[in-house]
Amino acid sequence: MNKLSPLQKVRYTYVPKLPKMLRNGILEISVKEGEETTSVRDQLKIKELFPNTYGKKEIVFEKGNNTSTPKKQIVGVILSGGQAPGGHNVVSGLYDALKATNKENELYGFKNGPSGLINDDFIIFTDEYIDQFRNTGGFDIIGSGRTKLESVEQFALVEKVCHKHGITALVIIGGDDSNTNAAVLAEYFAANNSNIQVIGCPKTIDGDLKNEDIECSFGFDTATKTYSELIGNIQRDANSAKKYWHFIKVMGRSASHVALECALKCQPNICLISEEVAAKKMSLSQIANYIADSVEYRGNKGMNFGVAIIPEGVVEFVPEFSSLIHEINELLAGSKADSFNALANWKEKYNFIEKGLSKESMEVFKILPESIQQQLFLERDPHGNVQVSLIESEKLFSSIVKDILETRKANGTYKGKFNALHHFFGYEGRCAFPSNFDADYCYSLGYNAFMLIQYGYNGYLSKVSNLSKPADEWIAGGMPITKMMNIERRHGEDKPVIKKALVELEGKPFKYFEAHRDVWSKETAYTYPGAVQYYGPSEICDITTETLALEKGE
Ligand code: FBP
Repeated sequence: MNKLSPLQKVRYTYVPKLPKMLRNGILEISVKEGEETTSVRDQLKIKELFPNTYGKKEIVFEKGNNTSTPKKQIVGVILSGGQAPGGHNVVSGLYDALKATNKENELYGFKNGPSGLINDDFIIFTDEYIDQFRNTGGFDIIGSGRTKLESVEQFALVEKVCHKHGITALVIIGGDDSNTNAAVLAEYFAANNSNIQVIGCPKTIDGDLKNEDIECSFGFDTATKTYSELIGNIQRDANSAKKYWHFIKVMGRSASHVALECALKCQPNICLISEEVAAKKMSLSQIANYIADSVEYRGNKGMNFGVAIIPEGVVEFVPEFSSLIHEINELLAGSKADSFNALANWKEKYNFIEKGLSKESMEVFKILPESIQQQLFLERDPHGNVQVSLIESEKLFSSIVKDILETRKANGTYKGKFNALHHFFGYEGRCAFPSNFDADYCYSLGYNAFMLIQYGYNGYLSKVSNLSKPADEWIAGGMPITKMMNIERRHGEDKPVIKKALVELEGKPFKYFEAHRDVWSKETAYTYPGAVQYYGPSEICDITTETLALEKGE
């Protein structure tokens, strides 16, 4: 085993808190069924696609006689998609509930995500193995992967692997796509009378797996606390040196929940929210002018420093930029890419581009820094499409802001100095030691997932709610995944999916931000959240996000 850090040793001894209703010992957990459910939209279509798993009842666990049928359970678990702090605790909660119910029960961990299930690549967990991972970050307990489990051929392979080992249930720990696929797999098993149950657990640091049933996905709390600590440190540095503007891109492939939560915690001068950019149809130069206004105001008062948070996915929400990307993809589709690649130098390539793009897209292209122009044409995915996620949007905006400020300087309106530094916070937060909140929440999700298995549920999501209250008051239960589904157009086809939750511009967290950001953009109103705390007053260490507190009106 690797050398242990002092914190790691201490975190091993941390005992995650379960909701009160799960604390009474396995024999005293009873189930209470609620109303039958319907999907959030497109009810007829979803019902037709999920004839065996649609319309099931929401359930809640409570203190009472455990009436589940005793049977030996062999459970398989996979971690799917990007890492999120707390994944190890979901596995350890699942393992502890399974062993507490019957020492003969077994937990198989399929390695490196869904592909482990298809390739029959697994480990069987033991106390010694699990104990090395309790309350630690990362997904290295079994690894993760992004293979999608969605075809009937894959389902048949998974069924074969499960039957080979006598697996009675699978737990899929993943985001919206993985849980959508969990529901489809559950339906497949039910339709085939496979006697295998599927339970999902809501994971992603992006915070976009969220709806009236899922108050937040796990990992969001720790990741945003980690980024906010770093942003707070940078703000303090900026306020000390007083000579740099820091452009900080934060992860979140699509939605801006991470950026918004960091802004609520840190009060930076600027935070872009992609959903607002799309709703207001903002152009690149409108956004850059908005940032430049803050730089100018502060610079003219002698404050030549500031902090701007840029959500990772923002450029995809700028309508004119999306059109540009679309045109570039068309321009280089198929064999046209070969003609482009054969051109001798960037000058020739630029002429080719100028001839091929519409006037409007060329205007947008022209304002991009050359490094980004080249990136759009040279770094493409295996299908030949622009890799928007690789675009260094923090550099893109600081470069346009610089040009605007030069013009304003020439006009005499701007008198300050502008020096920009760039950062990207993403991987730094995905495997951090889980906060107390995530350690407790994840352990509860895993423990609860086993209770759902034990009571025979299939196609359910492990649901723990009332999360803005102390763990004592959390409510544990399960919700049919089909309840969260609607039909969306994906790759030219109508598909049943769990709706991705974007930042709600009418929601309380955004409204709070909107009401304060003008002051933050002018003044130095920074807050410094500091390190993720474990040992200290519970009102500091155990509370969750600003987003959830505002949503709950607290
Ligand atoms: P999930 O949606 O799978 O949880 O992953 C989210 C995320 O962390 C995004 O924030 C980020 O854009 C992406 O993964 C990075 O993916 P990769 O790990 O493949 O580089």
